[in-house]
Amino acid sequence: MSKNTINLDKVKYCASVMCLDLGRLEEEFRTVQKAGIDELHFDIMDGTFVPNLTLGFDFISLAKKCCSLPCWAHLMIERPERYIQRLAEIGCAGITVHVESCLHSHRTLRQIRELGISPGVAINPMTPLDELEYLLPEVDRVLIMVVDPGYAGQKIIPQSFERVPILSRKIQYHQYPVEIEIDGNVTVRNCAKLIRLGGNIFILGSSSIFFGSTRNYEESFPRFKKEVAEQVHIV
Ligand code: S6P
Ligand code: MG
Repeated sequence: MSKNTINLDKVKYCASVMCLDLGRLEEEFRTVQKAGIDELHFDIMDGTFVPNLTLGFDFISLAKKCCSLPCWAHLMIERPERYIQRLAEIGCAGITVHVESCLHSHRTLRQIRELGISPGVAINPMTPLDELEYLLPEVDRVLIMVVDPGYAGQKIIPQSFERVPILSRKIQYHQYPVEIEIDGNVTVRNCAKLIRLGGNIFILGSSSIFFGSTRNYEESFPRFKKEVAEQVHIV
């Protein structure tokens, strides 16, 4: 891909809420908005689909009171269809469900769309991309897990670098209006490389700015963006 074909205006950055300071979340929501983050990313886990428990409805409701950022729920749970209605009621802008946890994926994705919410589908690192074949016309984004889901602070699975361009080419070939979101270990270097390979939405967590000792997002986030923009042209 040549330098000229990369449009950084289309790149969006989302704050991983589980990586914020949960003891002062109201302030954290306001600060990440002021820092220029595009979206909030809520990891919702059930201890079954992934071996961890994290955020729930109340965290999203709190964010809706404190800031105007779009809230996306990343559901790492069995039978996600049980919670779609409730997530709609509390004002989620988008809901991402895993292809591995949906029994009837089309039904669930259409249920999300019919409620006026943007549907996304997530895929684990081990799942063949072919599993997305019949779902691409149904979604606004595909979330590629580049680590096994469940925890922050993991290292990228290197084969992910191969998966992103394959998916990107498929989307471009069919001209689907589908964005590619990357979740896990979004460092400056990984982010720059994955932008070049076709990713355009990135979840920022402990690998990037949120576990820095100062948590000064208004300073660290613009710096992160600037460093990514520089590296996009050199990696
Ligand atoms: C993990 C979850 C992610 C994490 C994010 C944290 O299963 O889906 O959204 O919050 O990956 O980022 P990092 O930089 O610690 O990997
Ligand atoms: Mg996530």
